[in-house]
Amino acid sequence: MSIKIYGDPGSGSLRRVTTAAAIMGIAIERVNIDLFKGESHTPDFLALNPHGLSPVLVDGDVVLYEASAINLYLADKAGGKLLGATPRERYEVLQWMFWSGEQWRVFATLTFNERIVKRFMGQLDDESIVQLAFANIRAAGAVLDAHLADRRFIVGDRLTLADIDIAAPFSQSERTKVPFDEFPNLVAWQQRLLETVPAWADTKREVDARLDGAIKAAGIEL
Ligand SMILES: N[C@@H](CCC(=O)N[C@@H](CS)C(=O)NCC(=O)O)C(=O)O
Repeated sequence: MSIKIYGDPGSGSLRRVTTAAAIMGIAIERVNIDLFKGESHTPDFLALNPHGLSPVLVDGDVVLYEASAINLYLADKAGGKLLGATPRERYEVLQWMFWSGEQWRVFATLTFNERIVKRFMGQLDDESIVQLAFANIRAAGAVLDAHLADRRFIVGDRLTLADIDIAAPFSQSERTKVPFDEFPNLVAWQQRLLETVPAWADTKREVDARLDGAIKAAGIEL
């Protein structure tokens, strides 16, 4: 039975899963849902994730939401090094994944909701919310930038799920204009991922095509 992954191709959260699956060589069956049409809030979808958020994994009787949990599930299934090469690295990878969810990605999501989602709803963004998000991104970005000063990857000497989780906000940064360019080591690390991890570059193209297309079709000027 195939592993189904539900999500919208423009989603940076889905991108974390499709990237990890591609790197690990795990075959997945993509089930496209259109978030612009509210397809994560249908009764069928809410039965999978009552929060109405994608991605969702269905593997037999296993139903999982939260991209990080899905990636941990896939990594356990596939073995390999995306969880770190040693037990100590594994805990560091988990540390950065949890940190990314609570202290990092959440502010990129807030910016996306203000600067992109609201435009689709015909609303103006609230600049005070954007500035609150940017202040948090700047504080966390400074720590990340220092961490990456003498490292090629977030943990150890190769790509792990920590890189994928922390890199996710770059999926929308050209549209949301979050201030990542103030952090040269962060920008260099992101560029390195695009150049050395083909799946990260492939999924960027997919996200960009989907969102830039939707923004253009809606006649939205960013
Ligand atoms: N913490 C969740 C975030 C999921 C999330 O925000 N998904 C967005 C797409 S990137 C979504 O499905 N939004 C639909 C909605 O808000 O209605 C994860 O990491 O999977």
